[in-house]
Amino acid sequence: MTASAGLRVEGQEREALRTRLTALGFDEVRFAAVAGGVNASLRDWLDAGRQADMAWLERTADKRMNPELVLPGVRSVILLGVNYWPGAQIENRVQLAEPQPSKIENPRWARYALHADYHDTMKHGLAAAGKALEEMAGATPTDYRYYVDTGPVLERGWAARSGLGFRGKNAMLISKTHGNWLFLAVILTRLEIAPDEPLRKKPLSASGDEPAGLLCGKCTRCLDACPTQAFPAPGVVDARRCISYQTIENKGIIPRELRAGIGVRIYGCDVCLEVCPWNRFARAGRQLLLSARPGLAALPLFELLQLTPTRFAEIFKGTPIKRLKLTGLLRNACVVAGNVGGPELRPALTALAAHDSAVIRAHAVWAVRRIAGDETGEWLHAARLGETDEAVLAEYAGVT
Ligand code: B12
Ligand code: SF4
Ligand code: SF4
Repeated sequence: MTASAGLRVEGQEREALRTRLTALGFDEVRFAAVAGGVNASLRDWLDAGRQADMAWLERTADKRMNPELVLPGVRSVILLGVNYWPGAQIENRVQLAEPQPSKIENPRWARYALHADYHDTMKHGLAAAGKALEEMAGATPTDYRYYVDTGPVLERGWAARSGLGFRGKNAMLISKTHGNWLFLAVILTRLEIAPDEPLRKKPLSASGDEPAGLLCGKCTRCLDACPTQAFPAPGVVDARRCISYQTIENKGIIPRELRAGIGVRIYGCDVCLEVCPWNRFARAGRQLLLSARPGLAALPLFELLQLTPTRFAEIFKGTPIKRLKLTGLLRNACVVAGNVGGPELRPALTALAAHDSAVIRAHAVWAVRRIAGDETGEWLHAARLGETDEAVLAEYAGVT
């Protein structure tokens, strides 16, 4: 145990801490108590295979359900939210409402990706927040651990318990003041910080926490709008069917039956966020811990299909998209091409049908079949002659 264990931060001291963390760039600062345990539904989700091939979620499941395994002696969780809504004016310039495929010029990117990587930019704020805990509450560096996204912490569940927002039927943590457009980060700490109240208006679920959809009422817009029917139940996403998973986390072949639903979404998906009426309260974020890169949304499909490794590295340096790597991006661009492209893409797609990567070849062949139909053989004659990979040959044959 350390010197700070047992210290209670409450009253004015707690509010002063909140003010300091807000000044660092966090748009929401809330506190939750670890006492009371953690809901176990992560296990059900994993048992149903809804994590797809994100084996790291399974490996870290015990830690995710028990913060004591992450930081022994932990008493409180500090929840931090950063609003990444750019404001209506920029938003209209960047991407308009659901596009009509025939009028598509550019593929669509998840809004969060149109920034320098938030994992990197928010880390600076988190480091400063840790220092604030030391200076203001007597914590030592070993009394806290902070994470943004990649830590073994159920961020949305803790955020709901702290009253930062509620878990919507779309599984998102929705804030009453920022809508769906919040990045989350957490600090686990041994300090005992007086907790904030959750937005509790209904009886608690059997597990002891608020049910998903607490402030959704009868609305089901997100469930109805999901292009690939990825919600087996309100508040539950099956990653295997989610476009965000398929276009970002899946490194292999995207199941053929999901490709049409991907539409023009080249990286991630915001459909179940966009349709949510709670977004009407969102105001533009302060962007103190973010660095917007809206120019990425202006990249035309034909240019993306012809990206070289050098150009990819230049354009996507410092963004979350770099982790997808060129292979993943070209694969996704082929899917978009198959959905909305035309004969003008023939040179780019025939070149990709002869690419070194079988994953890219498979999706390029699919795209050509969708665009060229009966003329596929003519477009891909040379590539087909050299093909030996079974998965790619299955695309030529249209076999599932
Ligand atoms: C794995 C992951 C994904 C996967 C799986 C998504 C999913 N729904 O689980 C994929 C790749 C599909 C994905 C997609 C997206 N993601 Co994601 N993802 C994560 C990650 C790393 C883990 C989520 C997880 O554990 N999932 C398992 C499910 C079962 O857990 P859960 O959704 O949290 O819900 C359970 C718990 O909350 C628990 N619970 C309920 N009450 C309570 C109470 C307490 C106290 C506790 C502890 C737990 C608990 O029960 C719930 C149901 O089982 C988190 C970061 C993190 N460390 O939490 C980001 C995170 C959830 N993703 C985020 C974002 C932005 C997205 C996308 C919008 C990206 C995009 N535009 O493409 C989409 C949205 C898809 C959607 N509707 O959920 C943000 C969400 C921010 C917010 N405001 O909610 C997070 C928090 C990252 C961040 N730090 O900002 N994501
Ligand atoms: S992110 Fe897109 S695909 Fe995934 S659940 Fe939401 S609407 Fe469906
Ligand atoms: S769209 Fe409707 S149902 Fe879905 S999270 Fe928002 S309020 Fe809830």
